[in-house]
Amino acid sequence: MSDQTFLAPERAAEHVSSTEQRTLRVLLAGPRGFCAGVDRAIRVVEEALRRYGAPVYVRHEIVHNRTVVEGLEAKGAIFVEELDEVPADGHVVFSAHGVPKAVPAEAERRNLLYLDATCPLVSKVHREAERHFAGGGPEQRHILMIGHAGHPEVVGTMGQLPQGAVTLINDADEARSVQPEDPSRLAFITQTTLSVDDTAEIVDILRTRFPDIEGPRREDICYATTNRQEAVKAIAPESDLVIVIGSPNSSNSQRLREVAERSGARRALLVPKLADLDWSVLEGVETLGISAGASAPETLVQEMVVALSEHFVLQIEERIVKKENVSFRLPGPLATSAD
Ligand code: 0O3
Ligand code: SF4
Repeated sequence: MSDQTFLAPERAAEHVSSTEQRTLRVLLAGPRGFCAGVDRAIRVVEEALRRYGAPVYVRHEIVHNRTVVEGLEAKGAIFVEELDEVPADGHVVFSAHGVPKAVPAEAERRNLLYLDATCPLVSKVHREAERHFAGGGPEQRHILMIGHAGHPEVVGTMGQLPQGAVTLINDADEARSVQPEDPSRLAFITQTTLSVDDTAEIVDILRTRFPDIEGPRREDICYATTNRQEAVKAIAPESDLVIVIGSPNSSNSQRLREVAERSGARRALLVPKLADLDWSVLEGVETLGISAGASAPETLVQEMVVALSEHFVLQIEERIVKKENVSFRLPGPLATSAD
């Protein structure tokens, strides 16, 4: 995603009622924005377009960000929700969130050429689920999946196993009330983008109620989710307002907003992009924290900072809590020449 569009200063000016320039301290959380799984998923679509030409179909938003989706649409991607919207000779990419096993099976039945952009860290959870299920044999455990109902990652992970093999645990109350058939043969897995703190509480409840439960050491929340939440925690206590740049359907972005609020920010807002910013929220704000969800391009952060600089004297500090150095190879059919 190299395209960078800055809002013309004249347009940004429409949003402010006062021309008086005062100082605004800006704390930029680091890490923020794209994770390795999102970067890879976007490269899969771009590389597919380059190799096969437009159109390339993408099942579900490749990542939950309208700017990313619109950028790829402009290059020839067509986003659909189900495979039956893909024509017989179409190339189709599965989104970073993962898909139930039935989806590639259906693509194969229809002889569609498909590319799987599921993040390797989501695929890892799929394999964990399969390992606990153990092919339905004598070692089989019933699986409790901690996650949010209806989210595509949850649908995809639960869809690795037959119906009934996985029970979804949405929150601590459900962890307290779930009544599994055999409490001695349980395992748990989690969505990768959950709140680290909420999930720790849920895991504690499950481990206390079911001491024999198997699972990861802590949970399956990925490095990127963990680091972005830590980074927001570091800036929130000093911030009058934290703006998290991200789309409303982005689970990890929503969690960052919650983390900011719970960690001491006076207020925290999810803002998809500069054009969605209600400038009145900045009234009385002396320190503004900014972060971005794992699916939000850095260009959106820069666009916001540039627009802010038109109206305030900015004192920008970047607070980096961790350096990241993760990247993933493209999936099989694209790996050789593009990586
Ligand atoms: O899972 P989430 O709604 O946060 O998805 P996004 O916003 O597309 O971010 C990428 C994360 C992902 C693909 C699943 O881990
Ligand atoms: Fe992968 Fe984590 Fe990014 Fe999801 S948030 S795509 S699991 S790296």
